[in-house]
Amino acid sequence: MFESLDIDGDEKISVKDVLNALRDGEEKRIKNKAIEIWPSSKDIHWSNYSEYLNRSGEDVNYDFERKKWTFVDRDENDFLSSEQFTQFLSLENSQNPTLKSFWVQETFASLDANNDSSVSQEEFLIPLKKLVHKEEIIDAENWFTAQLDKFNSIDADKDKFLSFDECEKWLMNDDQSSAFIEKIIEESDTNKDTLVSFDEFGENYEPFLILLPNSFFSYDQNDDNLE
Ligand SMILES: [Ca+2]
Ligand SMILES: [Ca+2]
Ligand SMILES: [Ca+2]
Ligand SMILES: [Ca+2]
Repeated sequence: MFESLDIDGDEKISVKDVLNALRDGEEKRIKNKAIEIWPSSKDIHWSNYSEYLNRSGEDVNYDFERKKWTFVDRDENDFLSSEQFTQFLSLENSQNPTLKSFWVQETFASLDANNDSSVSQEEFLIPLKKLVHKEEIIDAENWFTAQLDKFNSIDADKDKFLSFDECEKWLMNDDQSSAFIEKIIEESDTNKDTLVSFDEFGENYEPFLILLPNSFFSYDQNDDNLE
């Protein structure tokens, strides 16, 4: 795990390392997923994708998937080119403001299970619980505590609910992720050089567990040794 975060290999984890590790992990994940779903170089039709969803038994929100598909499918023939399909699978990382703000709105709607225009802690944890189930998180209890800390940090007015504005700030703000990673590093950085050495990491890796597992624990699980 230390090595998968120390992207530049200087045996210290920096903010930049973590940002790069997350980006690389995410790109790799999306690429593999696109190939897994649709190995062909031909355009993919909505029916191919929904067949995949049925087959994989993935617990997804079909309405959300369908809306995203229609949104990305500019020429409305229900086919996506491989470029569009990758875009579809990684809408949350899109640099395109229209796609991104669409994603923010739909994500908020899908988190807000009871449609009361705010996200409770319980609602916030629903998709994360599914994720834990799927990804076999090493230390689920600490991971959940960390996710609740994250909820509290998003909840700017501290009313225990996330409004749309609070979620939008969280989902749109890229700077926040550097600030967020700085905080994680700070917690393990005993000698305060803004870097986390192998020893520091060994003593306190827990703050790093907050990073979402699907980008973090990327495909090669075997060398993810916590010690
Ligand atoms: Ca490094
Ligand atoms: Ca709600
Ligand atoms: Ca709030
Ligand atoms: Ca240090």
